[in-house]
Amino acid sequence: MTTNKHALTANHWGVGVAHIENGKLVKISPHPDDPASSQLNDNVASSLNGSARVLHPSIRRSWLYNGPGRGDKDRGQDEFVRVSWEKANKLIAAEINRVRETYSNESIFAGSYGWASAGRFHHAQSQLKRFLNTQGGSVSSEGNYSYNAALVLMPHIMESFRVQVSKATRWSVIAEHTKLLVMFGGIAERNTQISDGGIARHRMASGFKKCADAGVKCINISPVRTDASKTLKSEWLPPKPGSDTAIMMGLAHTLLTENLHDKAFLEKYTTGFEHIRAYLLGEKDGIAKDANWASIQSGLDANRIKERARQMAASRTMISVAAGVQRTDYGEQPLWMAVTLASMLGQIGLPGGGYVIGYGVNGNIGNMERLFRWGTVPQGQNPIKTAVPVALIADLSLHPGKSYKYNGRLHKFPDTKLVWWAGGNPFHHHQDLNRLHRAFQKPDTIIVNEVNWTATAKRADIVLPVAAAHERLDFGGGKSDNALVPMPMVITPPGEAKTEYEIYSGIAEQLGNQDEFTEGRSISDWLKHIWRITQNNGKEHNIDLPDWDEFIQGDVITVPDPSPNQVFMADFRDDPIKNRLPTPSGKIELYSETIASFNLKSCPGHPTWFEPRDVAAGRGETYPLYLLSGQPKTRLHSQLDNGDYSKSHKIKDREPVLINPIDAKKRGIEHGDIVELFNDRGRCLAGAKVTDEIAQGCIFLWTGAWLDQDFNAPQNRDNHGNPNVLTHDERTSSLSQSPASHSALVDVQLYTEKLPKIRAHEPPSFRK
Ligand SMILES: Nc1nc2c(c(=O)[nH]1)N[C@H]1C(S)=C(S)[C@@H](COP(=O)(O)OP(=O)(O)OC[C@H]3O[C@@H](n4cnc5c(=O)[nH]c(N)nc54)[C@H](O)[C@@H]3O)O[C@H]1N2
Ligand SMILES: Nc1nc2c(c(=O)[nH]1)N[C@H]1C(S)=C(S)[C@@H](COP(=O)(O)OP(=O)(O)OC[C@H]3O[C@@H](n4cnc5c(=O)[nH]c(N)nc54)[C@H](O)[C@@H]3O)O[C@H]1N2
Ligand SMILES: [Mo]
Repeated sequence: MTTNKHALTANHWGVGVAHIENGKLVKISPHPDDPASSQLNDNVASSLNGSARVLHPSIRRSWLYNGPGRGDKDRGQDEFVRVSWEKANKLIAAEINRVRETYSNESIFAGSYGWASAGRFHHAQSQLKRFLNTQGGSVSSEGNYSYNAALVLMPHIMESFRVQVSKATRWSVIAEHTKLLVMFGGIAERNTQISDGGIARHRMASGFKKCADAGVKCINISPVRTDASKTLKSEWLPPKPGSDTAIMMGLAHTLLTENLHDKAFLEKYTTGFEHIRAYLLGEKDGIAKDANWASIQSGLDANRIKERARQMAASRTMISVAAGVQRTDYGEQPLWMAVTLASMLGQIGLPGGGYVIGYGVNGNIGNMERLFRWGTVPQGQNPIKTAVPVALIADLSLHPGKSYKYNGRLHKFPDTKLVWWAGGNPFHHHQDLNRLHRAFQKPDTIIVNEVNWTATAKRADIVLPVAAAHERLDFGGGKSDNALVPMPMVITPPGEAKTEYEIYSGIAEQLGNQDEFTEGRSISDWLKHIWRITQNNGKEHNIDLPDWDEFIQGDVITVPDPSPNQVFMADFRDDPIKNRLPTPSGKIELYSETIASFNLKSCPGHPTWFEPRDVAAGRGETYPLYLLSGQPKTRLHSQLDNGDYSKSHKIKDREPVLINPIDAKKRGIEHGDIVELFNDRGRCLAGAKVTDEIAQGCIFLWTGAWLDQDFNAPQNRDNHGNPNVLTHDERTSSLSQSPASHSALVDVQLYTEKLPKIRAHEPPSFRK
């Protein structure tokens, strides 16, 4: 094997060394400085050399022959035709002109949510936005699928959620000071393999080990036992999904009625406690939110709830809430109630006390922060100011002109004619995919830039082949990491694949304003430019970075950790006047006048309990199992699902679904069987993994198996195991319009018919 000494590459899951044999990537091995590296590296070569790779510009047959909006077969069921780059560029330029002249740039949607890949320059969404901003702009998207409820809620009651995450109490502090760690939704170690933009060293396992060695007591309140690392030896309390707010209220009620709440803290640092106090005591609705009530809502034992409340008040307690807990109906409420409970305990700002939301969202939270900002590609100005919350994409196409509420204001959907997606896979990430499939039939034109033939690419009119991370010159720098990674171009892209930058340069040339997009710079000119910005930012922190030519030939550069002993909200606790919060009162708002003034049934002025929608609607009679669908251990979302590591965990080629032995036995299901999951919205096949790591009454199907719809089967059954054919598209509330993928009821049955072949990992059919 010949290994290029400098063949470093960066992915969201870590720095790798690319091994090239006869001009082909054969594997990515971990960087020697990262002993706890991620196994996701094992998906790269097998996927990117696989048959799903997009190799040529391709156009949907009926779009090509009939014209935009005149397809005679549904998107997703049509054939493709291979075309030259020249033809693709001409057709795209003509379509941009047609749409902006006939309608306006408001009819171009380039929200394009998604994780794309690592690399500061070739960031897919930045390049797409920069390009469209030189063409009159486009409608963008706002927020994310990860923790959108927190993004919208938190500025009203605390401060920006992104700022909160960057200030998370460090794991070394927890190990030293925390006595009790209460984890709602656990802190899944499998999720800490990744970090947005890259992670040079994986530190979470050693953080957990320090806690275990120090004797920190841990409680995992989650339907899945393995949501807490084995190392922590946690007590496992599996609740009914979506009942966290009720559990927190039961704990809070105990504190209140046993006089264990910190009145001085509440007085000095918060406003509105009297409202939540009255609510907990049931003064208005006659329902005391006590431990017995919480027990009915959650299925947890009432005495345990009371005991844990006392224990929390008696020791240094850290409350952790996984981001996934808010990806539920009314997902704002567990967040607000966690802040309330932590305020009642009065430990916010103390080392190892208080709360943190989002540990486990990536491997850097609580472990690392960057000292200064890395350079980015400037996106220019978007003349179009319309932005749609990410999780409203189906509604955007289905209901042009319709009004919707968002963060206290009324907005209107524009009339979308052209959709452009680069670096995301909505037919993985969005909920109720049968509904999204209908929405995707509406626009005149859908363009998708992709590395692989995903379900989204298969539903596009124009598909453009994109170079992968190691096939382009770049550098990596994670958004919360302390490392800069040279990313030399290790091999040339296969087929006719190009970088996003080259793609838009070619289209801009057709449109007659290439210089506006390129500013006359080559890729290497741009990288030197962005690196210079990075160097200058470093200088302000006394960091001398080498020049580009030296850096790109060298090894990873790490810069010092800016805050190794960080304690969340310590500055606010020290001086709440000088460090007042950016809320109207400057304090933590347990009641928000602003939110109350929005008059929303689904999100009143203080934390409020709501049953999950399917449960409240009585669907549990027909569909008795709660479906959970978190992030997969074996890949990043849907990326590289056809890679070796991802495939190695499938059962008879399908995604595994975790089922409790009691639920399995009731249905005659055994480990390794193929089962069918179903509800009113859709159905899919999956491979049964019978295990007591999942609570009875719940099943867990990992996200990200490439959608494989059989249009001849009932409800267009997905044959591969994608949970989003079962999830609903109703969102958390009209405050934040966030995705609520964890709230869905289903049933499951043994599948006994002949197993259909998986086609998701193959390209679509092409017209010869
Ligand atoms: N049911 C359920 N659904 C969920 C979730 C859940 O918990 N449950 N989680 C949600 C969350 S938190 C998230 S963040 C989303 C993730 O949703 P996405 O971010 O959309 O998922 P990815 O699979 O990462 O999609 C990225 C796509 O970009 C492509 N790509 C990579 N590099 C490039 C590039 O340089 N250029 C271009 N053009 N394409 C590139 C990849 O091939 C891949 O198809 O999913 C959400 N969906
Ligand atoms: N390997 C890998 N790592 C990843 C990703 C990936 O795709 N692959 N994706 C990354 C991304 S984009 C994100 S946003 C983060 C997400 O990070 P998290 O949000 O922390 O992860 P999730 O897996 O969505 O949810 C965590 C757990 O919450 C539990 N849960 C779900 N609903 C409820 C509930 O109602 N109550 C309680 N108590 N628990 C509940 C589920 O059992 C689930 O395992 O992970 C990141 N890390
Ligand atoms: Mo996410």
